[in-house]
Amino acid sequence: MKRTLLFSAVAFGLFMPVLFAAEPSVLSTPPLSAPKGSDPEIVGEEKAVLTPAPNVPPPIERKHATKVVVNLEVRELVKRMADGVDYLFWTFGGEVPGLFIRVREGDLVEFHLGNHPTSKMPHNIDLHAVTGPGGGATSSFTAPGHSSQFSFRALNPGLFVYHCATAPVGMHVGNGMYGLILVEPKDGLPLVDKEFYVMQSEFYTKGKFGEEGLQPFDMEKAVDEKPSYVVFNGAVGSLVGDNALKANVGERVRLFVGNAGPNLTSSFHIIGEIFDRVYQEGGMKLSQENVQTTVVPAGGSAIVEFKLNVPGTFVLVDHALFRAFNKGALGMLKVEGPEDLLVYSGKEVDATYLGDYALPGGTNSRVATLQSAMKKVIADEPKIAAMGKEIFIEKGKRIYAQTCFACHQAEGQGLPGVFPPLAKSDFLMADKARAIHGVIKGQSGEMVVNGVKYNGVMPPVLLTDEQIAHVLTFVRNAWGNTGDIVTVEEVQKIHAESVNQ
Ligand code: HEC
Ligand SMILES: [Cu+2]
Repeated sequence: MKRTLLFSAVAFGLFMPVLFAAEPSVLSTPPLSAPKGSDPEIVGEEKAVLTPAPNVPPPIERKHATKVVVNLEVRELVKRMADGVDYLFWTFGGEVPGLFIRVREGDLVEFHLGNHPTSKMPHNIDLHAVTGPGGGATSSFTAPGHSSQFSFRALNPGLFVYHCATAPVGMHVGNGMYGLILVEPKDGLPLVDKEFYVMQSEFYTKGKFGEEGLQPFDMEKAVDEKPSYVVFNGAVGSLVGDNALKANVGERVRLFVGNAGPNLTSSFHIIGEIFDRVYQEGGMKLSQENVQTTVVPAGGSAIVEFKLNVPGTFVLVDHALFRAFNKGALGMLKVEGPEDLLVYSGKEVDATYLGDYALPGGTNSRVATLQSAMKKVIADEPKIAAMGKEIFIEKGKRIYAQTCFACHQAEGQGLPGVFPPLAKSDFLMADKARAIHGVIKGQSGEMVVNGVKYNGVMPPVLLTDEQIAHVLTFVRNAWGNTGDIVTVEEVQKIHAESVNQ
């Protein structure tokens, strides 16, 4: 008010003739934009609390707008994508997805983007919450070892994606540069008991899903939209086993769900839950109730809320199911508390349905532990063989659960008359080379397993030589079978020979 008066007074003195000619209402019109830092609506200043997924900063209790200072640092880091698989991620805040930012509608956000001196690339940030050119990208282009600053007014409430927008943009997003910023409406969101941050994205690696080592980015696969990985929160298993989301019966849960893409649209679903309320596309209007699967577009979001009525493990998936069970888009919400048999009675997670994901901690952590144990042994003395075999068995177990169990069954018992058993199979154990050949090329024609005739067709299995070595070592050492290790070299040799046949 004061400012308006002052403005009018100054204007009056300078442009008296004009003002006299103008309509009286012009006199009381405030200036279009206040000089920076003197906006009467902005009271005080605070530093934003930023959290790594799946955590969300606490709800904002403030009843007024303020200046919020956000410090976000870009780092290029090698991190785990899956067991045995590493990737050079480009990150916001050292995390994929990037740190969660939470501000209030009307806040003035002063954004500081740093690019760590060890970075190889320049980066910037486009926040979909920004009204302005490039969503901030044009003002935040930052070379390694530099930092940029820009400010924006959070005009529209909603759940927004932010991402790097440096060319080639798809590659920067494909390497992990995205996150979520929530602009809370002035009156806040309804209170819930737990809030979580879940963000889906794809990765395009030279190697197939699970192929070990440091995997480079594959531009061709990215252009063809053929990801090797589709994951929640930046890696396979980041919401599985010990990392599962946790809540209790009776609680209301809100998920802030983002999808970075860069290409795919997500069909977000939780097995065994119904979303009581959905804020579609991350807008602030409660748009749907009682939803099974909600679409989350690339570069978009959704907010889902539900009450937990019964205990158990609820599985988060992209319901485009091969992404869930073969590319990693699978997470878990573990709910503890008393049963309510009137709502649901029955056993919990089905182990076969989830394969290896259902194990407490997953075999994932087991493989990682064994690998580090092996490195230690190598350092001390070359007692490697036994441990190498154990690692093959653990990895093979995972492949079995993904590839073979559908036919040969969870315990290798087969199906009478249709699929021969692998458990205590004389046929399997009699000839290692034949078994390798059978998995590479598939098998058909009559065969006798434990005295019973089978005459079916096993299609060739699309696995790498390494994976075949792992799975055969596993089946030859599971369910009463005892055999030696099947080495990668043995598989490679037979593979090479079979190509010439
Ligand atoms: C689509 C179903 C199917 C899948 C998947 C499958 N198999 Fe088979 N498998 C068969 C059938 C059918 C036979 C018998 C073929 C015949 O009768 O000639 C067979 C036979 C075998 C045999 C020889 C017979 C025995 O019981 O010892 C082995 C070993 C074997 N499979 C291993 C595997 C492994 C390892 C995998 C996973 C990498 C796998 N199979 C995946 C259907 C399948
Ligand atoms: Cu970038």
